[in-house]
Amino acid sequence: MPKGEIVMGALAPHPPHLVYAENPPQNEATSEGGWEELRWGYERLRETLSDKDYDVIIVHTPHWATFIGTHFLGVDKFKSLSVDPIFPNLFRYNYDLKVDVELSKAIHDNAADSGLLVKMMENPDFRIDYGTITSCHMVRPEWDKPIVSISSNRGLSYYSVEVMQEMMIELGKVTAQAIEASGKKCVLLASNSLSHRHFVTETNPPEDMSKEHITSHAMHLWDMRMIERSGKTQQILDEMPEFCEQAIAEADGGALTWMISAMGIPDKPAILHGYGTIIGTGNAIMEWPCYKWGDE
Ligand code: 2X7
Ligand code: FE2
Repeated sequence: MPKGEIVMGALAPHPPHLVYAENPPQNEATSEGGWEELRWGYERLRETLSDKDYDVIIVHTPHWATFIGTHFLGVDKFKSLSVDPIFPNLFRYNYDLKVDVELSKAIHDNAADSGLLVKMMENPDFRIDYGTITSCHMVRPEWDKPIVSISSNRGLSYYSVEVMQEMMIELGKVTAQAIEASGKKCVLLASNSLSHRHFVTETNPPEDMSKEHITSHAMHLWDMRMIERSGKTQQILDEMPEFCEQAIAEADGGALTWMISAMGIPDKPAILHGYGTIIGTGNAIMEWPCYKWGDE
């Protein structure tokens, strides 16, 4: 069997506003659009992916918070309604998705062998979080590829940023090893915003783009710094503690650290498909092409 590989890793932010603005048939809320720079960015990412051959999308999400260990979806199919608890006015999404349980279990088993605390989520009535759904919808709205969704064990909140990083670096390595052994071609998604300080009130309508901007200059500078580091991902890892603290970054859930590790800490710049703010948070859509753990 040929070795499996990572065909792309992407920073794929998940504000529910993006799905709301797209007006897909699955979402009950309807909009007049909005956040176009980011939606055009996702369009460009989809265009790049359209000529790539891949079997499965693996997403790490901060909105499935499992304080006791990292959990993996472990049921073939999930179908239900996902409602964003903060923005139920924007996101009430009827999902119907398939899971690559074999790969999910392989990553889980590798992680367990390496000493990480892990669990397969085998409740068929489990409600999928909006982070997983939004990132996967924006990357592949056809939902014709199975996914693997990995929870955030919130290691930063439970222990410290250093422990979070140590665990997510290990999880990235074992993910890459499981992919290689599986023979499958995979797309990795780190489902998170960059700076994450958002406004506490919503505009009317929410898609009024004349009111949309970053919450502060400091947040903007942090976002730009992280984007500029895309070819120096070791530096992103090194600066993660300050980034999480000072920019209230959503990378605090571990998704970006996990993906950078799984891709072997890339040292070539990513392709930036789009940057934009959503209710004041900073969001970048970025693509790291085809690196493998252990490559020079
Ligand atoms: O989950 C989110 C987010 N990350 C950023 C902005 C607004 C809403 O939800
Ligand atoms: Fe979020």
